[in-house]
Formats: sequence, C-alpha cells, structure tokens
Amino acid sequence: MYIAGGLASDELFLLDLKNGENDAEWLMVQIEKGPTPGKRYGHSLVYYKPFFILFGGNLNNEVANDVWIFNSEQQPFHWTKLDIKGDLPQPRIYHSASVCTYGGANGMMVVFGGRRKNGQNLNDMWGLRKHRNGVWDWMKAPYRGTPQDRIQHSSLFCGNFFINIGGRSQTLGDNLPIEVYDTENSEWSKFCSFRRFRHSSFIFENYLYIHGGLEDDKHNNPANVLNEIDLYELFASNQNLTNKLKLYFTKKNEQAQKNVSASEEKSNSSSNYQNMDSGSLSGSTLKDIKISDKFVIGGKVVQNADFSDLVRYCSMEKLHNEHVDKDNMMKMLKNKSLDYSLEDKVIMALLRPKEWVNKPLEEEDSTFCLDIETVMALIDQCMKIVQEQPMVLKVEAPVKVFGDIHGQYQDLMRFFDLFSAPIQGPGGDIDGLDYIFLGDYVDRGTHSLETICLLMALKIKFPNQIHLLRGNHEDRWINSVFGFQTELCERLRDDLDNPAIFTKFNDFFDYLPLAAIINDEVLCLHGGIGSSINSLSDIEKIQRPLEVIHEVSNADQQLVVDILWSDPTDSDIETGIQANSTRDPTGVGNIVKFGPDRVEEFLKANNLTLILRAHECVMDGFERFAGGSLITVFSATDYCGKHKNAGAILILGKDFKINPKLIYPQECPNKNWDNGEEVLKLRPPTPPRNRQGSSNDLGKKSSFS
Ligand SMILES: [Mn+2]
Repeated sequence: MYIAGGLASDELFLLDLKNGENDAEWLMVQIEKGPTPGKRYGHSLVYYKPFFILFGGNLNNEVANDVWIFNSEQQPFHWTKLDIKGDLPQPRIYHSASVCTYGGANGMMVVFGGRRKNGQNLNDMWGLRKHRNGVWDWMKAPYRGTPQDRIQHSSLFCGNFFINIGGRSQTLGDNLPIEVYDTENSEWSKFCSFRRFRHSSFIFENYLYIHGGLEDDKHNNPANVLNEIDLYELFASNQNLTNKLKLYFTKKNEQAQKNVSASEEKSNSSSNYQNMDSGSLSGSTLKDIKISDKFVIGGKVVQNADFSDLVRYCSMEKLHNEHVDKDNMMKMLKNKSLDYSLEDKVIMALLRPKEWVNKPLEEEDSTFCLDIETVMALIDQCMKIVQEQPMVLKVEAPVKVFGDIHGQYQDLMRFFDLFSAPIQGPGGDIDGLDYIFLGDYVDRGTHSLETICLLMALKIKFPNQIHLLRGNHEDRWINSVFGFQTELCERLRDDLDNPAIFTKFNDFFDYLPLAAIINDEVLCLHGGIGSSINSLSDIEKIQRPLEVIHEVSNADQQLVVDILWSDPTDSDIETGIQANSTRDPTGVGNIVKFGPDRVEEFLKANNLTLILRAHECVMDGFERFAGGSLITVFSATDYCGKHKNAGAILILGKDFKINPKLIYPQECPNKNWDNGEEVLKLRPPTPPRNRQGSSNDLGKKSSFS
C-alpha cells in the first residue's frame, strides 16, 4: 500500500509485506533526486500495475492537470511527468479517479468531475490510457444524459460500471444521487441519494461500502460509520443494469474457477501475494485472492504529529484490542482531539531510544522530565486499567517477553532501538505482537522513574497488548530499601516521612497481576512455582490489593512468596524442593528453590508446555532449565555493574518457536549503577545464576530459532 502527497510532504510510503504480514513494515520509498509532483492536495492517485498515476490537484495555489507516474517495478524509483499530446482535461481539484479492469475500458484510468480554479464544478469524464506503443493519451468520455457535477465524491468501477458516490455540487445542495455510467453504451443512470463527501469507498463482491467522510457543510465531525449497499438492490429499478451486473459476476466466477484449477496445476511455490495484482483482481473470487487479515487505519491529521499517528496497521486478530465491536468496527476512527492525551505526552517525552542509546549517563543531570502531577495522573489512569483486568492475564502469541529491567532504562531503550518498540508506525511492532514484562521495573538501576512511567503510559495506550506483571521489587518493603524510594526523594522531592508518590506507586503495584498465560500453554510469572503453586487457580484466587507478607505464616502468603521470589534449583539434577539460602538465609521468608521434577509435574497437571520467568541474573540473558521446560529471562546487562552478563528478551512466535534477542554490556561503563562500595554493601546484588549444569543448547521442549 502506498501513500503519497498531501499538504505536509510529497514523500511516498510503502507498507512492505514481502516478509509476510507479521514482519510487515512501513518504509519511506527512497526516490531518486529529480522532479516530483510536489506538495499538493485535492489530487487523485491510483494504482494500475506497475504504475502509480497521480493527476491534478492544487499545487502552489495553482490548479493542475499534470500527470505523474511512478513505476513500482523500476529501480531506482523516480517520478516521471507525462508529456501528453492532444486533448487534455481542464485543470481540476477534488475530482475522483478509478481504474477500469474489465471490458472495453480495461486499463483505463477514468477521472470525473472536480472543480476548476474559477470555482466552477465539473461533470465531465476523461480516460487516460497507455497504448502498446508506450504513448499515453487522454480521451474525453462520450455520454448521454447529464451527470451531476461533483467535487469531493468517490468513484469506483464494478465491471463495466463506473459509479459516482456522494460529493457536493454547485446547483443542488449536497444530497446527490448515486450515478452509474455504463462504459458499454455510454449511458448515465441515477439511483438513490447518498449524502456524504470526502469519504472513502470500496467494493467487495456485490456490495458497495462507504466509509467516513462528512455529511454536512456545517458539521466538522467525520461520519463514523461503514455503510453497505447491495448493488443488486441499488440497481433493482433498472432491469438492463441488473442483467449486466449478473452477467459480470457470472463471468467473474467462471474466470475464478479457471484460475483456481490453473493455480492448482502450477507448483505451489507462488507467494500469497502474487494474485494481488490488478490483472487477476478483476477475475477472482475469495478463493484465489488472499484477503489480508489486517486493516490499515487512518487517523485525523494532527498538527506536528509524526507519521505514525496518522496511519497504522492493525491485525484482524487484534481488532478486539481496539474495543471495537463487529457492529460498529469503525468506532476506532473516532475523531482524535487536537490535544495529545496524557499517555501520548509521556511516551513522546520518554520513548527516545536513539537519544538514550548514545547518552553518556555520567554527564546527565538527575532531574526527571515529568512533573509530579503528571506522574500521579499516570498512576491513576493505569491503576484503573489494571484493576479491571484479571490476576492471570490471557495473552495470544506472538509475544515479546522482557525480564528484569531494574531501572536500567538505557538497556530498555537499546532493546527498543534494536528490536522494535511497542509503538505504531516505523520502528514499532505493537500492531503485530503483544509485550509481556515479567516485573522488577524499579530498584537498583538509576532510572526506575523513566522505566515505570514509560511502561505505565504504554499500558494506558495499549491496555490489551502491553502486559505488566508484578515482580518482587514492586513491593513497598523492598523498593523502600533497594533504590526506588531514594530515587523518588531525590528526583521528585518526595517526602521521606510522608511519601505521597512512593505510597501511590506502591498502592498501584499492589494491583499488578501475578501471572500471564499465553495461548493456554505458556505460564509467565516473575519468580516461579515454588513449593505451593499447583494450578492456575491457585494464582487466580489471590485477592487484590495484595500486600506481600515476608514472614510467611499461612498458605496464602506462601503462594505469593513462591510466585514472586522462588527460583529453580541450581541444575536439572537437583530435584524436589530446597531452601533458598541466598535469598532467605534465615528461612523466615520460606523462599525455596524448586526442581525440574516440580516443573514437569506442574506443566503436566495443568496441560501447559512451558514456564517463562525472570528474577535471576543469567549470564547469557536467558537460560534453560528442566530440559527446556522453564526459561529464565533477564533483560538488564552488567547487573549491578558487577556481573558483565548479557541481557535478553524472548520473542515467542505464533508457532511457539522462541527467538532470543540479546544485548551486551556497554563497552564504556555508564552510570546505570550507583556502585559505590557503600551502596553495594547496603543493597547487595543477588548473585548470578550458577552456570554449571545448565545449558542453552537445543533442548527437547521449546525450539529456538
Ligand atoms: Mn526479582
């Protein structure tokens, strides 16, 4: 799909589907230096393989009738202005254009109506065609009857029929009939009215769809509905057109049958997209056209917004995340206010991967870029969302899973920079997958505030695609000691004795979910299953707000400590339940280690295949346990400036293949860590997992790609 022109720029964007829909990305088409159509509006742009054809519009306050073509199959890409001899249509703006792919006018771009520079509306119709000898020419279409003059209408071909929909006229007001031009006999016919302009329309099978646009001069709110018109019903009063329409669909289906048998004979090597060229579109049915399961969603132009705000790509599977019901799927296009939302402001302020990747943190001043009111409002909004969601989140693959971040914001930005960020548009992949963060956002590192505030803003923006689980540091008793409270006091001037922000954050943490389950197969949690977690319902039944109790005295408290604090045993040969003397030297917290046998039993009993957890620093950033039935993932590099470990995230594909992505400690040590000896004594880092007895070789369970 291409987008070109508009007032803002004359750049050309391409949605690249060649790596499949999951890896589709927006690219800016690199166009050779040279003449381009320039910044214009009110022009038309159509695609007729291999050409994009641009015509007319307003250019530098002049109304134009020039034609530009862009060959999508000829590199380096460039625009060419056609030098067309003979009769030319008058310069015009707000006309329509559509390509005929059937019958005698096959391959012709047909332009209708629009407005002249003097303000006069037009009702003429012109066809542009490239002849076999390479010459392009215009031809004025003959017609009987007087078609309605229109601007800002849409037009479409269905077989022989050129259909004009909506728009505005000079003479009749805005309630214009749908008019149909038959290319076979050059006759116009009028049908019912449809009051709409600046809308879009498309045809699927025998249905005409009209979306968006304005209904009335006085109202500025675009219509929010998708209208469906059955062409047979529309044509019902005209037996001749009805018969022709029937004939067209019969031929189309016959052709489609032929195409199916032809393609069955061919080898199976052709790509899904090969059938999408305009040649076969005219003679195909659903059987041989692969309809994309994604939508391209266009938004309203917001001043100074970047491109990603305007157009985005949404998979049909994720449409439910847009809170769109089937009856009114276009609600998502709700008119955006010109003001940015709170979460957008925070995302714009904080999500700057390139800046952070190159930032020498030593030189940084310690002020935080958001004020207290913004942080408080962010917590309020995020809290509301989290409270409404369950304790065990249901997530669908593909998913990106992050382990502990611990205030190492630069590492988070490095992951976003290298492997895409949870945003829409270029550099983002949120429309193609979900993100699960396994907890431990705060403490230890020096940028807990950036980390948790960005994640909250992303959660607000994509409530059903960003999943924030609780870690053992999302706990007031822990983050009052391990750095977060100190950061709040120093950077936001939170009062140590009457800590308003600290309290608010931790009230929010008390509502974070403890687990997520991917496709009913993979359990994600921060620590593990310890000695007490035997089923998912053990986790689901835990009530919120949940304060973590560290001196365990009952079974419910044990469940929580197991989920947030337990570790796997040191290797696959150490089975059963063991004391966790590193984390709990006195045993008062009842923190344990669980063996591979526990993992296998648990997975079997719950019909699961894998546990993904974080919580332990592992040297490669991720590490397998229980023959691959449990994987630890840790996303902070060079933990505490001591361990020189890599950081990892895991991408769990639709096929359940796991694709780890790694980053390594920065060459020049930065100030992620306040690693004065005193601080380290005060907050001793948990040692990295012992590497002996574990390996990241291919195991029996999950396959790595
Ligand atoms: Mn942890």
